[in-house]
Amino acid sequence: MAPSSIVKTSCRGCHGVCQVLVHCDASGRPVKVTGDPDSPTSRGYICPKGAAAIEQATHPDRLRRPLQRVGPRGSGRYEPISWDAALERMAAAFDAVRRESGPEYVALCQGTGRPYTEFTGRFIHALGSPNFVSPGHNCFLPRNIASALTVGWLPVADVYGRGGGCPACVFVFGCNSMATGAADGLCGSMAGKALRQADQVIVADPRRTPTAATADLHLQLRPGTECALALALLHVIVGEELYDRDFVARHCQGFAELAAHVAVFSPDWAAPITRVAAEDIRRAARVFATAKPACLLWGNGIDTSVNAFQTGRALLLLMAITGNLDVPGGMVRWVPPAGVRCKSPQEDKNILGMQFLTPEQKARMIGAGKFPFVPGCHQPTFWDACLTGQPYRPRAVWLVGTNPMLTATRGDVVEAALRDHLEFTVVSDLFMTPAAELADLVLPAAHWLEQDDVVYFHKIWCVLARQRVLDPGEIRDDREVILALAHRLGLDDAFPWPDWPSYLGWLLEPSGLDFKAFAAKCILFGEMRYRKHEANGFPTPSGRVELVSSVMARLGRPSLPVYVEPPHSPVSSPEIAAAYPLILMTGCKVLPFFHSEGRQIDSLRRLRPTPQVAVHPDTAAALGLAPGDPVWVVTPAGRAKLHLRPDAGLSPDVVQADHGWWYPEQPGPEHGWRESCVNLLFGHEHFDPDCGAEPLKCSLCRLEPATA
Ligand SMILES: Nc1nc2c(c(=O)[nH]1)N[C@H]1C(S)=C(S)[C@@H](COP(=O)(O)OP(=O)(O)OC[C@H]3O[C@@H](n4cnc5c(=O)[nH]c(N)nc54)[C@H](O)[C@@H]3O)O[C@H]1N2
Ligand SMILES: Nc1nc2c(c(=O)[nH]1)N[C@H]1C(S)=C(S)[C@@H](COP(=O)(O)OP(=O)(O)OC[C@H]3O[C@@H](n4cnc5c(=O)[nH]c(N)nc54)[C@H](O)[C@@H]3O)O[C@H]1N2
Ligand code: SF4
Ligand SMILES: [Mo]
Repeated sequence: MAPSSIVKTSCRGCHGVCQVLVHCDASGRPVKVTGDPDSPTSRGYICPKGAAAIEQATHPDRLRRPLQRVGPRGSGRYEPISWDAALERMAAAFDAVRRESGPEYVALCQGTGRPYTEFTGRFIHALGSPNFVSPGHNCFLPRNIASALTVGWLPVADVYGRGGGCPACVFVFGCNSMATGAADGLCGSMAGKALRQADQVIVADPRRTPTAATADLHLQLRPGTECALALALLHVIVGEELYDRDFVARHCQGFAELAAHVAVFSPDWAAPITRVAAEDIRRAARVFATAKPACLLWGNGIDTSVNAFQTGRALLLLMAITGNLDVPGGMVRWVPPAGVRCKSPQEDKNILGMQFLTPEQKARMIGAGKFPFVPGCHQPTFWDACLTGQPYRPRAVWLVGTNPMLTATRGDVVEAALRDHLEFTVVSDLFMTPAAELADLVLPAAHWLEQDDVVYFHKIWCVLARQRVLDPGEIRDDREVILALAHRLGLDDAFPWPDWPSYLGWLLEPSGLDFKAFAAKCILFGEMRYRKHEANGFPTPSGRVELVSSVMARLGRPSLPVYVEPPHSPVSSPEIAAAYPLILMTGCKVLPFFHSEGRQIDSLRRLRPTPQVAVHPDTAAALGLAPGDPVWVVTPAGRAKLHLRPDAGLSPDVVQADHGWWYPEQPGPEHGWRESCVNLLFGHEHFDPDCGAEPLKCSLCRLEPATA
């Protein structure tokens, strides 16, 4: 049937900002999703996840009604209940725990940042519990918090050229969004366009990614050594006086100390550590410092190590001393549209509702004080506490949009917590996941095709409209559920909006538009301004870029970045490397899947039917392994079965294993989650001392043949 109408909306298949067209047939039923060629955020791009949105939203396995467990945990026996009964049960259970033990015994866990993050954080904090648990320690927040300390805001690569200038040099550092679709609120295809336009592209990545293969310079570093590389780049730029003198003099604090600090970190020092030739480090430093403007596409490759926070700091210093902060084509601070009540976390420290917690309640956060810059409750420490009862054992937990047995480390601990230790568990999800199979209550969550939304999650230079094109039936938007529950629990101060549409109306109020008028416009633009520091300085304690961090110094942490060797590496632990000779990276994102999602979507699964471990062909041959062979990836903590994919672009001693794998087609409650879960390969033993990040991309393993 010929499409009879087209609805413009924005995709939420990942963190991207792609605007899309939903083609509907004569009866208004969506039949196809395509990229929107007129979109300034994505220029017609759509990835397979976006194109599969209808298949996902209308999948027969979608959860459609609230369910309550009637058999023992893990029996898979559930019966439908009404929303009213489900909310009443949750309110009664959370309230009982709050009164009997204290609000901190209730926790809310979510996965990656999603449109509801501000409501989930606000809810649990308004309840009086500091235990808001997320994977933020391993994702984005190390960079975000290092930015807050150093610059006062999060610098983002100006690949969109809103100010008319495009980057002359793009340094891609541990980011692969050009190949995976999107990351951090930036469309990978638009980043790719900026790369093609740039005079110079440098890539720091242990893998020969498609971007690295076409770059002017590929620094193929050993996983986990990126801080050493960054320090050597600073050494060259300072030593050869390639820095921006004017910017440093007027806006930076601590340059002399930085110069003295990096004097010893020469490219010759870094070369044996990083395995990048000293001459290549010099060349990269010279290009990055002299190409104007230059930007840095930094990504999750640097977040997942015990050096994540210091690496973030080192890269911020690189952006600063080369004079690339808030210049067109450099590393900018977006100005969001004035007409929408959205603020960046730096502008509104209370965005997660922290103001609702008393200092005593904050101090009760599980893991409080363990890491000075951990964003919220430290995820691994939280799950451990459920088993050990140290410092206390949480009693009730609500998992909103997370599949932690697959995506948090030590899925075995998570599973034991959900099955044996927590008294009351609720899971909100689109599908019955291995975690949902253990829950007492399962709540069906709305897909983005079923949502009306004002999309400002990444606080970029625009706000996008999302419009409901599918009837959700009994399914509810997570935020409607949070509002209803908050009202039942008397949290009206934190949630003054009667329902979701009134919240959207409140967000849009300054613009003078109601939701319908906003949806018709599809997008509102901020008025981008650059070099805002010239008038206002930087929102740090000193008003300058803190090359030497006063906050770190006050907390007794290194105030200038230092390199720390990964705890499991051929250098730091040769005795472990003797039995586990390969360097292990896990979880480099892949185009068809968003983490553990999409395995039941046929069109996506066909693109990657099985979990893969990428291995250099010589290494595979030496082990007698052929392409496609099942192999165990083995570490001192556990093993996971994946399929061999030869990759001649890897170093012979580096392997990369997919994360997030479970098999929805296998019987519940496990759905085969233990078989290929690379997050069973890590103990809870090594963390970044500043932000609690885990070495997910720089550990050690060996490969063993497996049977199919
Ligand atoms: N080994 C290894 N592990 C990693 C990583 C790695 O690189 N290596 N990366 C880490 C990173 S960066 C992150 S962010 C985390 C991600 O960790 P998670 O966020 O736990 O991962 P997802 O698979 O996206 O899980 C989300 C669940 O939410 C459901 N869902 C999707 N949309 C909605 C919604 O709107 N509402 C609700 N209620 N549910 C929804 C999905 O069906 C899915 O079951 O994983 C981390 N894990
Ligand atoms: N298709 C798809 N898109 C996604 C996601 C998804 O699951 N699927 N997840 C979303 C989420 S939550 C996130 S956080 C982003 C992450 O997206 P990105 O920031 O692009 O992160 P990754 O894909 O995890 O890894 C990026 C690159 O870092 C490299 N790397 C690994 N170790 C190191 C190292 O030690 N040093 C350096 N310099 N590089 C290293 C890897 O080889 C990889 O090419 O993607 C988002 N977008
Ligand atoms: S990259 Fe992300 S936002 Fe863009 S179409 Fe794909 S899933 Fe949707
Ligand atoms: Mo992430």
